[in-house]
This record gives sequence, C-alpha cells and structure tokens, in this order.
Amino acid sequence: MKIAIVCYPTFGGSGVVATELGIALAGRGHEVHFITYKQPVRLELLGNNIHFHEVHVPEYPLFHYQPYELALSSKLVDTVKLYGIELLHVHYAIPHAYAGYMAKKMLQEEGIFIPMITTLHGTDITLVGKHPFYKPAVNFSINKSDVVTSVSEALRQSTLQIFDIKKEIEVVPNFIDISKYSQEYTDCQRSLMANEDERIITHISNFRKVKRIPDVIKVFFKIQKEIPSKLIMVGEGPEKEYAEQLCDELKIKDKVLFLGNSTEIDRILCFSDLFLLPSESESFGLAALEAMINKVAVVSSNVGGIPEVNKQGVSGYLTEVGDVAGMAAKALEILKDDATLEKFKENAYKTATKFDIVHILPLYEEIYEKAYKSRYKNTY
Ligand code: GMT
Repeated sequence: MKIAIVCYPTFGGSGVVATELGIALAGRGHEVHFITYKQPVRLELLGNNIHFHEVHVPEYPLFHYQPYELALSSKLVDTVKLYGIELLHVHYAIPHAYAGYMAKKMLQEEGIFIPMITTLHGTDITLVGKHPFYKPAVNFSINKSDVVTSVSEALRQSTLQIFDIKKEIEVVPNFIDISKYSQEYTDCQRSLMANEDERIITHISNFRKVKRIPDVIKVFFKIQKEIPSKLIMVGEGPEKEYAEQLCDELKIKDKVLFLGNSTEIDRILCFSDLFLLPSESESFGLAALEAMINKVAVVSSNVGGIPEVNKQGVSGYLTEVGDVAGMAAKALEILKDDATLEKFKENAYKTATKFDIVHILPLYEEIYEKAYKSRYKNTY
C-alpha cells in the first residue's frame, strides 16, 4: 500500500512510534511517505520505500501565527496526487487530524477518496486537546477520522470521557522491534558512566511539567543516600534548568549527568539498572517500554496507561503520583542485591516482549485494509 504518515519529527513518543511504524511498514513492502516539517529524528534511511516530504511554511509579516495546518493540508493534497497515495495515517490529533480532514475533503472534490486513520497519543487528548480553545476542533476531527486508534486502553477511556466521540476507538498499543535488540551493544561500556560498585538510574523524557522531573531528582537523592549510584538524565525541556538547580541544592551534582537529547537511547539503557518515570499523566510510557526491552527495571507512577506496560512486582513497581518516599523505597528494594536486580531486569525484558512489533504491525495493516476497502463510504 502507499501510505502517508503525518507526525511530529521530534524526540517525543508519538514521533518515535510513527517513525518506527513507517520503517517497519516499508520493510513489509509498503511505500511510506513521511510528511512533516523536518526529517524525523529516528529516520535515518530514505530509499525506494521510504520518502520524506518537508512541509514549508512561508513567513509572511501579516501573520502573527504562521498557518502550519494550511501548509500541511496543501502538502498532503499534492503528495497524495503525485504519488498515488492510498491512505493517510496521522499521529497526534493536533493539528494533524484537522489538517488531514481538510486534505481529504479537498481530494474528494477531485474524485480522490482517501481514508484517514488518526492515532491518539496522549497529551493531544489529556492535556492540550481538552483545552477549551482547541476542544471543538479536536472533537470534530476525531469524529471525522475514518478510524481512530489509541495507544492504550486508559487513553481510550480518557478520550471517551473528555470528548463526545461518536466512533469506535481501537486500542493498538505502542511497540518495539525486538530483533533490533538481540545483538546491539553487547559491550555496554558501563565503566564510562559509573564505578563498578555503583547502580545506574536513568530518566528519559522531554522534561515537561507532566513528567515531574523534581520527583526524579528527589527519588534519586534518597537512593544515593543508601547505595552508591549515579543518575543519568536524558532529554531537553522546560524543567531541565530547575532540575540542575535542584541537584546543586541537594549537593548531588557530581552524581547526576545531564546528557541532553540523544539518538543513542539504547546505548544508554544498555548500562542502566533502573528507569524512573514518576509522570503526572502518561498515556502509555514508551520510554519505560524501551527501558524494559533493554533489561532495565522500572519504578513509575500508577497513572494512565503505565500499568498496561509496567507490571507491579514483575517488571518493577508502581506507586501513587508524587509518592517520592514510596518510589525510593521500591527502587531500593529492586537495587538492594544483584540477584533481585537481575530477576527484575529479566522480568522487565520478558514483559516487554509482549509489545514486539511482530504482534502490533498486523493490527495496523488490518486496519489499513479495512479502511481502504470502505474508502467510498465515509464521504462526510
Ligand atoms: O511524553 C510526551 O510528552 C510526548 C508525547 C508525544 O506525543 O510525543 O508522548 C505521548 O505519546 C507517547 C507515544 O504514544 C506515549 O508513550 C506517552 O505516554 C505520551 N505522553 C503522555 O501521555 C504524557
């Protein structure tokens, strides 16, 4: 099939999922066209089956806000016509579903019928999408999608609670490609990061408020008082400066490494023992899943879709949001001795295998087939 994928090209989870999905689809013989404002960070190879089309938004001084949705929908129309694209898959509702619907309607005027799949990722619903300034448009574009999927059951429930949804929402969980993890980084070069006797604790995110970055630092503060350890903070975002300041105040600066955004997540996870994810809200927690497939145990909050990924007492532990003392206690329980840590690491890996792409890709392919077959039906 010829598939256009619209996503954010940045380090965020939705862009990562969209990119990995596109790469996997191309591997299965589909022709995949990424349409976004920059080449997605995890998209290294372009070729016969993988294309990238950049959306340019020309600056015009009259506009206080440059109209990205307009440029995106025009680009979609042109690309669909030029390459004979058969299906549109938009990741993150805002503004992609809205722009996608406009493209669909414009194409319809020319007798081209293209189904649109919208995948909801989390903050497009739980944070940004529900804001009264966006809500009507988000509600409208979800209802106008041919198929709506969400990355967890929890997100499906939140969407139904927040919006007036007239469509089925199918849950298609996020995934990882296990085949990529079998040989990579057998030598983790752990010694570059920590001493032999130290545990390595890691956090990866976009450092937004919703991630509760200060909790990560406070939990680590408690851990390092009990056992020798280092904290690796990966990512960039608004809370980073405060996090660095907090480390300074707590006098743990020498034990915390801020690495910034990285395209070497697996290399970092390879030498990590424990992953901390104390988020306020999390529709899935892709970062936790990536940790687990790298045999890293997880201590997380017990919100949203995280319990669908991190299993209590198996791959790690889950506590209430903001329970810093509880999280530290659970982390210490995992890290206390090598045998216990090893057991959690192995179980984290086993739990993650359930999300192997080989189980998830066919679900998307089935949805595509169905949507394509009924493309003349949804002409609203
Ligand atoms: O974590 C973020 O804030 C980024 C955001 C995104 O849209 O890129 O992540 C959301 O989508 C990910 C992929 O589906 C999920 O794993 C994250 O849980 C979700 N984030 C939130 O719900 C806060």
